[in-house]
Amino acid sequence: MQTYKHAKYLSFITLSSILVACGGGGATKPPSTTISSAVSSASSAPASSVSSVASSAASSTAALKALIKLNQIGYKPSAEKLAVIPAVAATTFTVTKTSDNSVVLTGNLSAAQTWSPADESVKLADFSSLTAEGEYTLTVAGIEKSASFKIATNAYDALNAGAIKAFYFNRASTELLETHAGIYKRAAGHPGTKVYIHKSAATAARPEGTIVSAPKGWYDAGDYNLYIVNSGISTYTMLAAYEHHADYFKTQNLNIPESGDAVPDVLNEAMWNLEWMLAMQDPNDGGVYHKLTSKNFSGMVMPDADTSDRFMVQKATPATLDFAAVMAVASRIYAPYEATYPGLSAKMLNAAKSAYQWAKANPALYYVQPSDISTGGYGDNNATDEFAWAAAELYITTKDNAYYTDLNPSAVTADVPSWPGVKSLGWISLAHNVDSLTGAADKALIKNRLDGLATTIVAKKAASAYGVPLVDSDFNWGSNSGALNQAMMLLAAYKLDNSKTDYLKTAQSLLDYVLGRNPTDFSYVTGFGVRTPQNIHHRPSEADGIAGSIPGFLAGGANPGQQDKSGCGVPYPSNLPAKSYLDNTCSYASNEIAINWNAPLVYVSAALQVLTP
Ligand code: 9MR
Ligand code: 9MR
Repeated sequence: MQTYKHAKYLSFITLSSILVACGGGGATKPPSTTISSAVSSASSAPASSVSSVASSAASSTAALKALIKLNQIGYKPSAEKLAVIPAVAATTFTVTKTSDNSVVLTGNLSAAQTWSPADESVKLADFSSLTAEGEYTLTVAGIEKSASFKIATNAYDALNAGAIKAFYFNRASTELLETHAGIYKRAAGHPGTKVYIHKSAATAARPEGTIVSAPKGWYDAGDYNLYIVNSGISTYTMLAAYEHHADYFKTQNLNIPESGDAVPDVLNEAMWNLEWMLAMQDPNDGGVYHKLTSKNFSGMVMPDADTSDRFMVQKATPATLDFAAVMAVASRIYAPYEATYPGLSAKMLNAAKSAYQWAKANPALYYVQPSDISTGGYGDNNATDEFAWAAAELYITTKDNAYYTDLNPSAVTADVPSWPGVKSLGWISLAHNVDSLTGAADKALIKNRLDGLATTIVAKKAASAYGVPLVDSDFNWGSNSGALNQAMMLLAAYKLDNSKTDYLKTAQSLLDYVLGRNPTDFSYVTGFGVRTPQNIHHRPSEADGIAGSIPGFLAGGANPGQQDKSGCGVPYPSNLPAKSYLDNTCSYASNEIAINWNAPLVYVSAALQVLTP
């Protein structure tokens, strides 16, 4: 079956031009070149996103063709700019202006090297010295020329807005109106006002079957359930993007229902989930339920068609600490918006403190999936990183040294964040707030943690034939979010010390990877790039009757685990780690979307837009 993006995406642009307004939004010429015969270009697109018409049926074939791979959106003028070239005989490359084919740069290709995750021998073209804004094509003798790409000062504005808007498209408990959602308007589903306490969560104050209300929140992913652990890292990452780069977001207009109020839109969007999270805390003891879910995954239906009963399932230590951390962050970030949210900042801090107390009293209560529940697990049997993160955020917000003592920083190392591994979220918060910490804080240690991690990531890039810090073991479920979480750590470290240009370049390489400098030749963000996922595992995208995928969502990406293959009628195009990606609705292990995957896209696109000089 062929699905075409074209009409769908253009309508999206028309209806929400506001979404790209801060990205320049000017109509652009279509690329003069297409990257495979299965691709043709749209006639008009936002400044930093070229829409595409791709045939999913042809995807697998094209994915295995030797093509020039580069960031399909483009670059800021002074960014490092690399393209991956199959190991052809040619030793030079040329960059031409797409409009008139005039040559603007020639350069030498690097020697060929093999990149293990794709088992490909490739050369690199470095065209960083090209800094003039414009639309270009890269050519190497003996191979099809590249997709057209841009150099633009507003390179990632539309991408960032689109990535946040995706959260709006995943809102539970609300109708999406045409004025905000365009052709993706839909009826409300999952009101969240009648949620049963599951027997795993029963207490004397709230026995099994008690009805509680917990509306709003974001659907976790392609499914309609809501999980605190994954909401924790996702909401934090959005709030951190704002906290680290507030000025960038203050002028952004996402055309969401709250647009135009006194609050930046990214904070309006995060509030949708924070209100739900607050309702996930048991007011009787401070503990937080692990998830709000139906018993089983629904069919591939629209939200309003899934009317199955909803349950609060088991309180657990990691969920409660993630909640504590996020509420501590939110308390300080929304404090300036007291007029819009009277009393909320204080309420959030109290919620954070009582959650933290509950966790100290219940330090090792881990989630165990009840036998009658089969939705996502998000089980995590180690809460030391969640304790560290919550202590760090409570310390930053309250300046109470007791939390710093709890953190015990010399025992906490740094790694790349993921939903079960959150200690480094504390490090980047501490780093950002370093100047306002009390004398108790070891400021050199905080900086060293970030530098140490950044140095290891930079070294991986230096050793990579693709020029990206990704090795075989980086390819697992949601690998694209792993890539972007590496970039987030690098950008937080770079923000502390902008003499470390390798941090910035390495972060750029990871965004490049996700946007097309990868062996599948996909830009993994729906609607943003020349060839983008058309068949994400996402119930609204599948059930809305509209061809293609709702825009702004990051697909999970290459995952050689292929945990879905027995249910997929079509095979993956390859078993190699970085090529193990299937643009088919069946592929929840490589082509689902998730809030914790989109959130670092929000962070990284904003931070690169702001920090690249
Ligand atoms: O749709 C579900 C997706 O959100 C989950 O990530 C995935 C793994 O837990 O499971 C999906 O649901 C599938 C289920 O596990 C097996 N039967 C088919 C379901 C829909 O594809
Ligand atoms: O992102 C999660 C991944 O790390 C796990 O390996 C996988 C299987 O447990 O589950 C992923 O999370 C899914 C969640 O369980 C249900 N909603 C969809 C999530 C993304 O696929």
